[in-house]
Amino acid sequence: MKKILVVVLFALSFHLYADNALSVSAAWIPEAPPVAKVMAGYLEIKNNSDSKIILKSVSAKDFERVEMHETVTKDGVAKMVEKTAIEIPAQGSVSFKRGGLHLMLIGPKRSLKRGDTVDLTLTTDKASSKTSFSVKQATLDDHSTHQHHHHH
Ligand SMILES: [Cu+2]
Repeated sequence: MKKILVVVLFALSFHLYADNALSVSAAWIPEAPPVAKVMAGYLEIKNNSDSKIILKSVSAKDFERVEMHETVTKDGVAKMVEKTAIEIPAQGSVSFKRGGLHLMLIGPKRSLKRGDTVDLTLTTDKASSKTSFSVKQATLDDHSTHQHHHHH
């Protein structure tokens, strides 16, 4: 009985920690044509704790795979580099936005239209937490940037 209680308390504190340490805002996915094999995801992550947090991976049941990418421009050519760890400094924040860090949502398993909500799980070196992303109309800019860089 005591053992069970300890496990429950541990799970509870783990969950609370996740909720307090990170706050996510502006989490959205630009709407893509139904045939799109890949979509982008943008968000802002704030670290409210006094120690750095490393974002290790992102997953979603609505996609086959989620990667963390950064668009870097070298010799005038923009290309995407996959990241396996993103540091969110203590009391700092990191933005995933067009032209910089972004989530690459690969292989949508259902069609996603504006107004839809998608749950993504962010896993850090400390905890795991679910975040809701809303699908919104892409601006012309988002669309062309996206098409231009992806040849999946
Ligand atoms: Cu990408």
